[in-house]
Amino acid sequence: MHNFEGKKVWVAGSRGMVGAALVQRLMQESARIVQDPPRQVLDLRRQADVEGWMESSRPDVVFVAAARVGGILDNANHPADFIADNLQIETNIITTAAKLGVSQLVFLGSSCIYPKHAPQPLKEEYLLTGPLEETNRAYAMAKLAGIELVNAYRKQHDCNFMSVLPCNLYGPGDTYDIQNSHVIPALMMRLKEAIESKSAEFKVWGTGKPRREFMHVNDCADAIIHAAKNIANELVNIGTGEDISIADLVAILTEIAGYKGQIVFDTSKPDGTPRKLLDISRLQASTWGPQISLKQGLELTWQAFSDQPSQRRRA
Ligand code: GFB
Repeated sequence: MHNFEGKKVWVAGSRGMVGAALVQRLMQESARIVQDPPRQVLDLRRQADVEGWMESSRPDVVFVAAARVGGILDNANHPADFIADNLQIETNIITTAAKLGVSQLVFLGSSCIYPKHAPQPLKEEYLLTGPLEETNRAYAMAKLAGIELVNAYRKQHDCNFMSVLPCNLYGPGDTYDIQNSHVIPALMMRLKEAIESKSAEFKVWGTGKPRREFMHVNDCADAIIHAAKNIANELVNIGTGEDISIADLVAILTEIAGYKGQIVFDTSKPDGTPRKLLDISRLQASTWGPQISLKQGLELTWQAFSDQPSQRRRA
C-alpha cells in the first residue's frame, strides 16, 4: 500500500531506543532519512520551533517516536513531566504535520495505556473502556490524547495518520538507570552489581507475579514499518503475542548471567498493571511475525550490556 523509497522520512526521537531502531530499519526501505536535530537544537515542546523546523525540512513521512518515557517508578514520581512533555511534543508534531500536508504519520503509543483490568489479550477497541493503572495514568492520558488527535485528523481532514501501540520493549539503546528505567535494563544493572559484589541476594521489585509481553526493539521497528506499509487501520497493537511473569523473566536473566544467589521480592515496590498482553490479530492478519525470541534477545542484550565499560552502560 505504501513504500518509503526516496521519501524524506523524519523519525522524531531518533536518539531513543525505538527511534534509533526505526532509522536503522528504514535504511532497508531506501528512505531519505531527515537529520533529526538534538533536543538542544530543537525542543519539541516549543510549538513555534517545531513549526519552523518542519516548514524548512519538509518531511514527507513522520514517525513520532519522541516522548518522555520511563519505568514504573519514574512514571509514578514524575506525573507532571510525563503528561505535560508528551502532550506538547505530540500536539506540536501532529498538528504541524497536518498543516504542512505530510503524506504519512505514525504516532507511537504504548500498551500501558489500556485500562488496568481490561480483558486479555487486549484488543485495540478496549481503549478508554475502564480506569487506567494509577502509576502511569499521566503518561497514558497524554498518549490517549495523541491517539485521539491522530483519529480526529483522519476524520476531519482525511490525513494518512495512524497510531501503533508497542508492548514492553528492550534492546540496544535502552536507558540504564537503576531507579527510572524499565524492568529489563534495571535488572541487568542490578544483576551485574550482585555478581561483581558477590551478593548472596538479588532484589526484584514487586511480587514477581505481574506478567509482561517483552519485544526486542528491532522486531518492534520491523513490525511498525510493516504496519505503516500494509495496514490501513488507525490503530495497531505491536507485540509478540506471548507474555511472561516477572519472576520467570528473572529466572531466565539470572541463568543467562550465571548468578546463583537467592532471588528476593521487594513488595514495598509497586507491581503496576497485573497483565497487558496485546491481541496482535491485525498484525498477524498481514502476515507479520517476530524474529527474535525472548531468550535470544535477552542473551544478545546481556552480552552487549556486559561488554560496555561500567560507567557508560547502554546496551
Ligand atoms: O518495566 P516496568 O518499569 O514498567 O515494570 P511497566 C515492569 C514490572 O517489573 C513491574 C517489575 O511489575 C515492576 O514492579 N520490576 C521488578 C521492576 N524489578 C524492577 C526494577 O528493578 N525496575 C523496574 N522498572 N521494574 C511501564 C509504564 O509499566 O510500561 C510506562 O509505566 C511504559 O509508561 C512501559 O508504558 C512500557 O510495564 O510496569
